[in-house]
Amino acid sequence: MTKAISPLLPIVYSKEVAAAKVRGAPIVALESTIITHGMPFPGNLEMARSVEAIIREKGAVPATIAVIDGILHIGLEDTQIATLAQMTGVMKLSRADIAFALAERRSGATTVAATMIAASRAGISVFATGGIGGVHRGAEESLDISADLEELARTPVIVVSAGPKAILDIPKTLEFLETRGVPVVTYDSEEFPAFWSRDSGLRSPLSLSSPAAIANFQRMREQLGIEGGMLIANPVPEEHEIPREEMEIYIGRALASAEREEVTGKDVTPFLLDNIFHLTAGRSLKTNIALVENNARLAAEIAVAMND
Ligand code: PSU
Ligand code: MN
Repeated sequence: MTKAISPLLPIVYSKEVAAAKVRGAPIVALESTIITHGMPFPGNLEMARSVEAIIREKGAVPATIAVIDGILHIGLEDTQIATLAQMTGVMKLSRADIAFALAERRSGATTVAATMIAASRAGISVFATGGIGGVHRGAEESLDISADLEELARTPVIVVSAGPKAILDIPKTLEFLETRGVPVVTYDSEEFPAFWSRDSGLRSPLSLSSPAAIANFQRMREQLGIEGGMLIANPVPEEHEIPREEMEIYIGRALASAEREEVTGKDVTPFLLDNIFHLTAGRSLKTNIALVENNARLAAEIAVAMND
């Protein structure tokens, strides 16, 4: 017998997602890096569970995506989420290394970029996260630009976020997205949000105020043969926001620590988020959880509207 040299994609759907696919029910993809690298335990687990519950309440099915022992999981069982939330040393996977983890039978959490690739492969067109990666401050020197941006330009998934994380250079992030033809649509506001804060001081390139209008816009892009996804920026609810001026103080301190400790590459974002968590005595985490929940709600509404 000859050995297969071209293995099939090792992909597994959760029972719930497999059933939703058969029924043609709306599905919302969720990333796992936010669980393993974005938040400390047990807040991360609490967030992962509540986000799934919100999506179900809204009449859609959640599909948390991760690579476990070399298998691409589209939808996780609760015990798998709980295990992931307490694992250390898991890989943080993006476009460059998601296939590496599969080929080498490793475990890894998917970033926005890798989750988009997996979602698209699984026929899922809406995805909820916290904040996307973007152009880092000082990118002129470091060239640190998240692969999330390029993925938005390529892969047809609607990504619902609370804007780019405010640790980034937001004007440059918007410039990059414009150059690559990625629509940036703020939900129900003209001001572009900055993750923990409702306002970045910049106007949003586009704005829409209903899930149906967002679904319609993406359909029109497809009709024109325009590839790629779009970024929906959903401002954090007012009662949970941390004002921009206050956040800037913490961000400045976190960036200074990152420089002092010479943090680079994939470690930058998790390092900054963890630093800010400590500087705000956990308040940034509460805001982060609230904004992901808010994004899950909107993403489910968009997924339902895409099915109409
Ligand atoms: N949003 C959050 N917390 C996170 C992230 C997003 O609220 O931890 C993760 C996402 O997985 C995103 C990644 O894709 O950070 C960006 O990492 P980088 O800047 O290294 O591309
Ligand atoms: Mn980076």
